[in-house]
Amino acid sequence: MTTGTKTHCPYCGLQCAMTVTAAGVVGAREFPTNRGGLCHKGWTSAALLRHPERITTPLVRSEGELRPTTWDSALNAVADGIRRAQNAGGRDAVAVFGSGGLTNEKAYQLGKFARVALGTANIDYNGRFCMSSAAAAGTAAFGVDRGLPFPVSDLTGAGAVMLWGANVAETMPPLAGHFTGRLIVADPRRTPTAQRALDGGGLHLQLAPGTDLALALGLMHVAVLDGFIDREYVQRRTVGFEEAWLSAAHWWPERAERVTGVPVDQMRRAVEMLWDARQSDAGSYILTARGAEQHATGTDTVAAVIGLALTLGLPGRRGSGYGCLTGQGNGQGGREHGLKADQLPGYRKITDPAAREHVAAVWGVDPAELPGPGLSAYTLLDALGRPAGPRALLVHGANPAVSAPRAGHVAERLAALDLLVVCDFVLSETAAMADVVLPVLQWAEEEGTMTNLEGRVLRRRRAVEPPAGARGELWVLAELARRLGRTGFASEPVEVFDELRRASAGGPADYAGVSYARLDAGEALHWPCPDETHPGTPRLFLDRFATPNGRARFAAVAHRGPAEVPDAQYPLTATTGRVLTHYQSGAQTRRVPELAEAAGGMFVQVHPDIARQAGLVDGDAAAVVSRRGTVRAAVRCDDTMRLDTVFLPFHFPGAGRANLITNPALDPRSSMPEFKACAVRLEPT
Ligand SMILES: Nc1nc2c(c(=O)[nH]1)N[C@H]1C(S)=C(S)[C@@H](COP(=O)(O)OP(=O)(O)OC[C@H]3O[C@@H](n4cnc5c(=O)[nH]c(N)nc54)[C@H](O)[C@@H]3O)O[C@H]1N2
Ligand SMILES: Nc1nc2c(c(=O)[nH]1)N[C@H]1C(S)=C(S)[C@@H](COP(=O)(O)OP(=O)(O)OC[C@H]3O[C@@H](n4cnc5c(=O)[nH]c(N)nc54)[C@H](O)[C@@H]3O)O[C@H]1N2
Ligand code: SF4
Ligand SMILES: [Mo]
Repeated sequence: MTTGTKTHCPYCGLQCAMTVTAAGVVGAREFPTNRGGLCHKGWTSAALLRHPERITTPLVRSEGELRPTTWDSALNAVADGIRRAQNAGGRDAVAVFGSGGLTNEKAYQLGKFARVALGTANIDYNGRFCMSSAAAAGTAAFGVDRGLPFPVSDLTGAGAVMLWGANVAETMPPLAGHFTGRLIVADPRRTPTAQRALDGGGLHLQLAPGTDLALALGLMHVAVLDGFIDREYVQRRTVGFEEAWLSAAHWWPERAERVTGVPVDQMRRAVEMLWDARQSDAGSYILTARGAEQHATGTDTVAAVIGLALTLGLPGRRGSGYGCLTGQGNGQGGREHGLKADQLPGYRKITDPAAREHVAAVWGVDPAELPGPGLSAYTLLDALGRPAGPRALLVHGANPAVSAPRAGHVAERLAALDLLVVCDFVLSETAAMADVVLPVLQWAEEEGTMTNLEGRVLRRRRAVEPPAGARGELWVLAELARRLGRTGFASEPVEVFDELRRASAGGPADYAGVSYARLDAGEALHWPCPDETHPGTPRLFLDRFATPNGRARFAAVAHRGPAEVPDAQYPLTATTGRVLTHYQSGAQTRRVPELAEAAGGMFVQVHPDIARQAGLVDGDAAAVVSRRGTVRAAVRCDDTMRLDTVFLPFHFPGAGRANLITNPALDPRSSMPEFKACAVRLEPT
């Protein structure tokens, strides 16, 4: 028998089901997504609940030092600082930076707080750095953005799965267990996921970073010319094939091989595997993640991958499909409730008069009072403390001093603020720079909901008593709103959720029919769920896509390659990503001794020949230098690496921050920075 409270892991978007006892002991729990499994991070997640570095007292900077104080004086200091910034620079002088790690209730309330209590246009969030390119491409192609438009269990035992820039063996291990058919992995590195593909008779397409668009067009070319195209589906369920083909037609496989490094023969076999599995009952899926998406061409790249999927006739078919693997715990919900600069709850557009009217009515304000679209994440961070930019910033659930691109510059912008307020439960690198730090509750101490990578709404439950001193984030927002002269901010999660339901009603991400009561009764509810009798929508698009005419749209896109190309001074391409035992900026997992030990320190993964050319051997201390900065890392030689590529994890602080070198070139449609490719050189230190 399981003991403890049923809840879900605090970390990634798979949201594995677990139990937590009152003493903080984690157990795994049977659930369709994780099937009783947890990864190393999940098993150790309770270690932060009663951690010596946990902050439980508000901190306010005085004489250069963060010093403990009372909630009242900390909140007053924040309210005073906000008013000063507003007096000096107007409403938009106060900005908010949110997170895909926040519960639905917090995400919704933070969006409302920004627009109503602060009246600022400037709110965005770390999800901009995560799945924004896939969201933009998915919305354009299908009319709505839900990462997986089908439940994870549909993937179980599929005949072929193509993982495009996704290292699930390290980033979502229990998900990887669903893939028992052929795997096709597009990744510049021989990751554990790529190795698993090879071991199972699948393929590793070891492309050069940032050449995914060319590969996708090349694969579409092969599909069309080798007859692996579902013409009936393309004609009946899509529009725009002819225009898309005009670009793919130029990408004959030999040309794609020259650009990507993927042999023609592997391209043919990949397409054939996907087609054969689709034709049989086994089913065929294409999934993208950050490797394909975190580029200045991310949106077009995903559009090209979707074009391939549409050519093969996968989306909107039972047992086959396309999806994006959402990353953060509430990466899905976080992108629906108004944390984005251009968005209102229910995945509505802030520029749409009908959306403004609906949401303003729920909020009890005049639609004219609602601000318009604000600055997107990197642009916002870059504007901090500049003459016309924000002077005050509130951060909820992110650590941009480590995780934002060109982090050295971002840290300078943060330092230029008049007021930096960080809500967190540990002193992250960003919190350490703050003027005020507000200690909030952690996952196992609070109630709420999260929406997992398949659009299913899950209950997060209080399992342990919170430490005295820490407060819920909803309470913090309500208290700040009150000090700013605004009422109408509930602090009970269920009340906020019920308001969220009304605000989302009728929008693309409709939660109106989801309730705590239904979730607590064990119902599996995927949005949209428009009323209390509606069973939810585990599978979207089976009859029609969410576009006005019901058809999916091909996009005509051209390959451009990374914004920064290697040259004599910076001859290598650096890409970045994750390791199994750390999470994101590492603020949480670096404090869990077991995980920190397993991961070791900052490293650069490089082919031994390339290391040798730089005068380095395995274990040496190296400097990885780009036009924006230098990161210190231990050399980790790996003879499966491409000769033109090095890899760095972004989980480490200080001089080991991978983002000291990354390029903030932005995708023109999603504003996603190019985390996955920049030109560097390697040097001994
Ligand atoms: N252990 C762990 N798990 C996590 C997280 C974590 O921090 N740690 N974070 C969660 C979050 S928020 C996210 S977004 C997901 C991310 O999950 P993933 O997308 O799987 O993670 P990444 O390591 O960022 O990138 C995946 C792969 O992309 C490859 N790659 C790099 N450049 C390119 C390229 O140009 N093209 C292609 N095709 N591939 C490329 C990298 O080599 C890497 O192996 O993970 C979630 N799960
Ligand atoms: N070079 C490079 N950089 C990247 C990426 C990459 O692949 N390469 N990936 C990008 C991606 S996909 C992502 S998602 C971002 C993530 O990067 P960040 O936005 O920095 O995410 P985290 O490290 O998860 O930061 C979360 C912080 O919030 C705190 N926290 C957790 N839960 C809560 C909560 O409920 N409330 C509050 N107030 N605080 C909370 C944690 O303690 C931690 O300090 O990084 C991006 N940066
Ligand atoms: S895979 Fe993700 S949700 Fe599952 S235990 Fe690991 S970090 Fe937690
Ligand atoms: Mo992410």
